[in-house]
Amino acid sequence: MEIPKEFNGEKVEIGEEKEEIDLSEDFDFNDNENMIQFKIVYWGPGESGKTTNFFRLREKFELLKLTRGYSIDTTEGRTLWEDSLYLLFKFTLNDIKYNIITHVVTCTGQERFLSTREYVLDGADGIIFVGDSSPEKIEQNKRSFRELISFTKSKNIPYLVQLNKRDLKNVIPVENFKAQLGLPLQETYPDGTSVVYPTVALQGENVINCFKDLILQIIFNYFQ
Ligand SMILES: Nc1nc2c(ncn2[C@@H]2O[C@H](COP(=O)(O)OP(=O)(O)OP(=O)(O)O)[C@@H](O)[C@H]2O)c(=O)[nH]1
Ligand SMILES: [Mg+2]
Repeated sequence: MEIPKEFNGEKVEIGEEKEEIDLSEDFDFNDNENMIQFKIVYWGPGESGKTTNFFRLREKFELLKLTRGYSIDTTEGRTLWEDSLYLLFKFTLNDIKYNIITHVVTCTGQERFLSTREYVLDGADGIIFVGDSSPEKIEQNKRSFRELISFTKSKNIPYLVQLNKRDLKNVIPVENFKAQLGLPLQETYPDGTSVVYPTVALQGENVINCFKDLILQIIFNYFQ
């Protein structure tokens, strides 16, 4: 089964089964049937850009917010506990409409708050790992990625990997980053998702694309 790379509310065909997914950006509050709730967690080392991803999502899906969301940080702008937001989508599969409530959270990258991260990860249906492109951050990237794998390995939760801050003057080459994290060196997985999504969260580059690819993966898991 092949997952389409992009969708913007248009109908797309999924692999050989020719199912149609139409993930439209509206929500039916009167339709209480076929309600699904997903939780997506942004994970990664300190200051890699998780909260910045979160802000870009909140802007893009301005009209789809169920709640205003909150972002709790320390005076230095570091996430203390988590950022949290609920987004609403509607999508159709085989003529059945589903209302999807997506809970988006980011955890803190600060090493001293390890125990809160495990809590934030609880019940996750999908994860986006946000890596930092600064070459000097490679050890933090590796440590955080290993931690993520150790939390999720028995649960089989899908995750996508972002390599953020591609706008910096000095960035680690994507291939090198993949090798260091033990990721496959090819560009995409057989399902069509990228092994690494290069992003500039500050400008919102590739942020939504990565988020949507993960939502699709979660939907497929759900219906399999
Ligand atoms: N140059 C550049 N800076 C970025 C980018 N994304 C985020 N930043 C900056 O990196 C710093 C940390 O960003 P946050 O989004 O707060 O990082 P975080 O991962 O939430 O950090 P913690 O919550 O402390 O773990 C901020 O100063 C951001 O403006 C990017 O794509 N490029
Ligand atoms: Mg943060």
